[in-house]
Amino acid sequence: MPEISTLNPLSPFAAQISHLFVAMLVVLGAIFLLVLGIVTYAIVKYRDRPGAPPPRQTFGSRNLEIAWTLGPIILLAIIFVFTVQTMRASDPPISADDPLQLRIIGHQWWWEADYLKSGVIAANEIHIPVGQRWLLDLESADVIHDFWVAELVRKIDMVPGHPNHVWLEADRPGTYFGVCAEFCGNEHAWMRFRVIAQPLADFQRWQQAQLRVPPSPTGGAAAAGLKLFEHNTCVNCHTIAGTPGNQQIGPDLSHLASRTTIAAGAADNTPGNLYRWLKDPNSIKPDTHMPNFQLSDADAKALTAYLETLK
Ligand code: HEC
Ligand SMILES: [Cu+2]
Repeated sequence: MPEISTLNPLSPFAAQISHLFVAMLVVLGAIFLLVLGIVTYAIVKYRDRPGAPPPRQTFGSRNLEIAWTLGPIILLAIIFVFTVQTMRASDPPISADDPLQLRIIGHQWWWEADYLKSGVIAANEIHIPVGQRWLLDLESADVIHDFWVAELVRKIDMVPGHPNHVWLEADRPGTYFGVCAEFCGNEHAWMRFRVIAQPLADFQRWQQAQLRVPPSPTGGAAAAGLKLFEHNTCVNCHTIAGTPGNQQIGPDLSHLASRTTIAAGAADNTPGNLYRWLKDPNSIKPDTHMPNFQLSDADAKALTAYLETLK
């Protein structure tokens, strides 16, 4: 599992949250050490010694009581002001003419990414141009999920019937790991995704490639695989551009081979894993909503060969 850390923020929004966290950690850590120091001092200084009289007793101290009431109130007020500032800066208000760029839909247990400008539909890997501030629409197809990329965006719930919005931006090109942060069923832990931030030209090249209709194989195992895809119930749940399949119950497979993982990060996207997945999805992701078709070895091989052509 790759490192996911809120202490390594790589977007203006995540940076705000991270800075507030570190500042509070330092201040509260200092208070903790101060209290620990005073307690230790008292324990040592007033410990029981043979023959020593009991220490002088003190009853009440108006000044001390005022200090330890006012001190925390003032400190909490300061933290409150900084928190409100951070909330605004990490999640800036959205105006009516900010364009929505991406709709992310949480499914049990994978992520759909609809590019609203270009019409690209991707799954589990979200490509964005680096340095651009994108407004996301977050929705759910079933239960409550939560979109979280520690280095880039705060956690935000995806609530069925109630679209939420959040800004997504990455300062630097790279791959950032995201997870579902709201328990959403048995495979919640295998509901992962990647945000891939690319220079604009690379992003546009990716987008063009995703828009291309994959060529249908004309012979060999891959052609047999295409037939199996079309004539099995695969088409009732999956989309492959240029075939009768146009459903989003499962991930869009039009460019499956261009992705690095399958089943929302549960396995690397290799021909071996794809074959295993088709033979028995539960062996990779128990309880997944992808059914086991009891495919023969030959059929699973043909389907794998076909899916591998979907670059
Ligand atoms: C009842 C709906 C349904 C049917 C029918 C179905 N699938 Fe799926 N499929 C899914 C779901 C849901 C997922 C996502 C599973 C997950 O990540 O938890 C999935 C995932 C996949 C994946 C992995 C995609 C990725 O990007 O992670 C492949 C490949 C796949 N299905 C191929 C097929 C093939 C081939 C068939 C026909 C033999 C088929 N599916 C039939 C629902 C279905
Ligand atoms: Cu979830």
